[in-house]
Amino acid sequence: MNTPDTPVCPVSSFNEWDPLEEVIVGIVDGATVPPSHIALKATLPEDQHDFFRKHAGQPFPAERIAAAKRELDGLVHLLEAEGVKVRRPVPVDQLKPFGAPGWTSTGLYAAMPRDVLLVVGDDLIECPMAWRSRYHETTSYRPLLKEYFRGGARWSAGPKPELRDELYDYDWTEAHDGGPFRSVITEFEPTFDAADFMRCGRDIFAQRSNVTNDFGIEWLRRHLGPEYRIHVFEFDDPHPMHIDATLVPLAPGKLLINPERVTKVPELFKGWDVFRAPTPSIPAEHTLYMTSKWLNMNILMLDEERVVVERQDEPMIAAFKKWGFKPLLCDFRNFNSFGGSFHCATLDVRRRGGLKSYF
Ligand code: DAV
Repeated sequence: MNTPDTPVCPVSSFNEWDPLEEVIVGIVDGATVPPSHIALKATLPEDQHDFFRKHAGQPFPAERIAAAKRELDGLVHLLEAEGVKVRRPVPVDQLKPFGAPGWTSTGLYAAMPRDVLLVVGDDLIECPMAWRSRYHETTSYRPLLKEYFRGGARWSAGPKPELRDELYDYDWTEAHDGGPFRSVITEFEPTFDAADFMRCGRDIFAQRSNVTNDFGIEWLRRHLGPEYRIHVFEFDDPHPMHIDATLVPLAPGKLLINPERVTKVPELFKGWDVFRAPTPSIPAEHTLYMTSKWLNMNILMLDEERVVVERQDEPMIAAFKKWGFKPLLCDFRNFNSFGGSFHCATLDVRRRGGLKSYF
């Protein structure tokens, strides 16, 4: 425990469950459909291709943005009522074109801080993201990054990617059932999204995906150094993008898995309680962009007991109670439409507790 006069770094988080003190909650203001691109297409379930083709480069429907915004405000109130300090990014004009040699794009949103920034201890890392539309996404977080740096945090960034055509496999097609995973990105340069990593003290779990390549994982491994062990797992997921609806450590010795994707629990978790997420209850007609229905797993732990769960997600609420957790309910289905839930929409900047090994 820190005494009042111990200097505290404003950024300090080593895992997914230590008591949460400060968090960034994303915003949906100005959310825009990115221009069509193979890297985006590869992550979209088939039934979303049409919408993305038709609305490329246009704002998402205003009523969807308004509904999601109300739910984000509800999440902020819930977190504050639980004693957590909440910070927000600043809106930017997502329709303003930008680019680099060889390409131009417009933006997406600042809804998912989990994708773009990785906190490991006191290090705040800007990720080299593979989507051109997300190239400048950290802009919305720059005032916070500067403030945290001034307060004593480390501030790093992956090698700025070029995002040239060589990074993408323009011949990419759906992998055949049961075939090996084929990513839409190549090993041209390091890229990764923070959400392809799960922190568990000295052990960090990762997956290769349609946005994270081996080169990116290796960059992070070397950047973090020998204090950390990055374990790369492969799951049964035809559209991998972000590990946080697949493998979610909830507390020491407690692991939540996606029973469809994790057909074999990695050896490392021997002796852990493994909880299988119930089948998602989100109705088939509910619009979801850039995600599968498994957002029921995309929860936020406030400590080893309190877990933020979607208010209508009865199977998940019941399961968490049965497993001995304390669910805190929050409306989030309209936000879910934008491709994430509580874990995606947040970035735990500071949790009490230090670096430990749980294995
Ligand atoms: O279906 O695995 C995970 C969260 C996307 N940001 C999925 C989506």
